[in-house]
Amino acid sequence: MGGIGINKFATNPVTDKLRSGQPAVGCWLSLCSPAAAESMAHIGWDWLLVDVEHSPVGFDTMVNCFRATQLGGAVPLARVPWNDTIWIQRTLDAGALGLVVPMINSPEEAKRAVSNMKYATKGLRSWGGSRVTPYIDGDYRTWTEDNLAIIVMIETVRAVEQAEAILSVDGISGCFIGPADLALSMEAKEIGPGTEHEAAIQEVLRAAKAVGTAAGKHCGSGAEVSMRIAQGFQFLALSSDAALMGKAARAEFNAVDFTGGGATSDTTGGKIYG
Ligand code: 3PY
Ligand code: MG
Repeated sequence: MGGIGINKFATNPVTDKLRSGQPAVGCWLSLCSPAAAESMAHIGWDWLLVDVEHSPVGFDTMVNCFRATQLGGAVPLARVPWNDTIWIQRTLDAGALGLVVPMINSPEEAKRAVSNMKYATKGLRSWGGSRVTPYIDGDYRTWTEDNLAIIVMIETVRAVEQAEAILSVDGISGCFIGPADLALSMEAKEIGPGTEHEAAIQEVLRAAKAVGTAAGKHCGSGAEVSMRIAQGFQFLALSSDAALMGKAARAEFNAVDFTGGGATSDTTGGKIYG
């Protein structure tokens, strides 16, 4: 018997896209709000990611963000705070279908990330099932072997230097460049075209292509996502729910003319809620 929300994953649509060379575009959830996740999920993102590294989200709220994401038709992912066995196990058990693991600086650390996400005999993850088990078409344990998205973050000079070795590690679905931490690590005064920062980004793309894995990056705009897709990047995050809300709110607030001498007609026809 089917029903609303009974939507089984035969495979992971994100991992499928990365393997077949297609872009998988998503957004960061930093607002710690299942209501925001629900509103975002219907837009058409491939995935939405709860940022457990840099937001104050609690575990119960994270699970509700996963639920809202799934109900809206996107794949629920999370970024864990660190490459830590316990964080990774709990977040996967809570229902993430893939994880972004920050600050991976060597092939050894990448192997550890893969191991943290795999059951014995391939890894360290302990068996206790997962909240997402009923939504998996087949056996969750075997499903995880090929389907969990395992994305390692390249966000230091050391990681860029070792990108090819890191991305050759068996089991990795792709990498994700953190441009902010990369800039800190490089002590970059400038980012953008023609800078050393951009050269490092292109080096990671080159390394990923050389070993046949997907490259990704956190982007600031739809225009940047489009540019990175054209360059060959695949796992792309467009900003965050918090930043997008702030941007839209700021634009409308700045459009208000407080002098009383502003617009005399309204293009929305008075529609408030879109
Ligand atoms: C960074 O830019 O360092 C990030 O972690 C973005 O997600
Ligand atoms: Mg970072």
